[in-house]
Amino acid sequence: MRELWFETDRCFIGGVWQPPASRDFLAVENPSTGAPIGSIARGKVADIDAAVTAADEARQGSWGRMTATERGRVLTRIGQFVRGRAETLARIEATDVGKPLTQARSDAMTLARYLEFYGGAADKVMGHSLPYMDGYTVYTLREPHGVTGHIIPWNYPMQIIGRSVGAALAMGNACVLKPAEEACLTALAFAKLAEEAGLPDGALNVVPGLGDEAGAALASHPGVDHISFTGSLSVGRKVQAEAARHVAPVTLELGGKSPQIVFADADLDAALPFLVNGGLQNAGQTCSASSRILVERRLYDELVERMAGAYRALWVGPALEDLNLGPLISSRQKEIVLDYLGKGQDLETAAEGRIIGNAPAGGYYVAPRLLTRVPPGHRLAQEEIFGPVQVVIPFADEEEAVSIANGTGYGLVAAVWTRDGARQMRMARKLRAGQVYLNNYGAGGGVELPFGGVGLSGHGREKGFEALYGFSVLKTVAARHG
Ligand code: TXE
Repeated sequence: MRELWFETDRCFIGGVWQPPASRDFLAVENPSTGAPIGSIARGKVADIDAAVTAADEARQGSWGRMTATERGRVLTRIGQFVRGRAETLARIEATDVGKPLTQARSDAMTLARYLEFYGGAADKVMGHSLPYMDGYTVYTLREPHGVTGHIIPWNYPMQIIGRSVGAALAMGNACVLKPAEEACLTALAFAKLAEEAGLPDGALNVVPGLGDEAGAALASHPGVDHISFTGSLSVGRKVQAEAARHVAPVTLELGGKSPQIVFADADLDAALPFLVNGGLQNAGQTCSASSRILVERRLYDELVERMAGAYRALWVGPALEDLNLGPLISSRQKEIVLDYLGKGQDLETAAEGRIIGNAPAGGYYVAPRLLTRVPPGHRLAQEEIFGPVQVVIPFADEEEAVSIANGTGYGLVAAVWTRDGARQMRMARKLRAGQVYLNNYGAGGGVELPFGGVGLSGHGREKGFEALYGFSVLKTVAARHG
């Protein structure tokens, strides 16, 4: 790929680009074609060990000695470098992940925004002084955890690096990042830009590799003081169990089965693009994808007809052709999605999108599918599919809408479409979700908005100022006078 201005088959440890200790490598594939486009390091225990040591040294060295203002300045500078290379980063991400170029461009700008936001916030995190009994002065300090581990998935590498590594660095932690084996390239590009922007050696270390090798080694490493994990529920459980062995705190951002709930009084014209894009962005490979559309019975026929019309106008093709949807990330992910569609053969298909005629045969394309009259307990209405599939479920009234919406183990996002202000407030309280959107979906993805789940969707919050609390420890200081 001509956009790459660095070697991809390296780990970045202590400021040095080095091959993995084992000299083992993994192939990188372009999901739009299925063709190999290079190789990355297959990091293992020894590389993770070296990265944790380098991070620990940085924390005790020049990185740890920087003031919060200086740290903020470095982050802001990395953000400027990201802006300067945004188009290159977008093309790398589009090729590596298979996401349409417009989405990849937006991801690159979001990464820059996170760095600017956390760069500005770094010296604005404060402790408190507390009223206490005579003869004492008591105050709190916010301190970094130390070494933070970041295990991230392939669906939004740049955005997730921004929100997790950006916030952790702002608080003065030194990071070890383990990107997903399917999509590592922008994590390496980010490290290159951080190096060029003057981030001290060891403050950020990147070890690509497999989940059960590099990932497991990071999650179980006793030198890691906090783990941030974004990925599947099954691996999230393992990561939490591993971290528990040395009692390290964990932030888990797992999947979802997020509903958009449409009442009969909704502004359907306004809702329609959000209903479709909320479910199909990034070919449905989004933790907060609105994979369930709940609609009040009176509006059911009209909503299905309008959504079906929108589906029929969708085109799927190679990422760089920048159509509505790109391919899925891998043949494995395509198999998972086709398997689910096989289990949904008893359901009614209202409409499908189309794969362009000249899409490369080796690409992992799946046409988006809208399934209707889906019973709320059906597997396709309960489990995360992580592909371009939405199910439409009718409901009778507000009570039933809440019961269906809250009727999965997940609790990431929910949206409500209604003109009734009192109902908006009631629903916002009753829905079991980390974020509720009223008459919108995703609120433009602003970096300022705290984000995270409840239940099987995980715990802890990333994004916004809230993340800075998660990536720090509160220390109470009580001084007795005299
Ligand atoms: O995720 P994994 P996969 C969901 C989605 C998808 C399913 C499988 O439903 O279909 O997960 O995707 C690392 N110890 N989401 O297999 O395996 C791995 O290397 C430590 C939801 O890609 O969870 C990668 O870096 N780490 C989601 C990261 O975990 C391990 C995004 C995520 O991979 C590990 C992606 C181990 N034992 C998938 N095993 C979201 N919430 O957005 C793997 N990893």
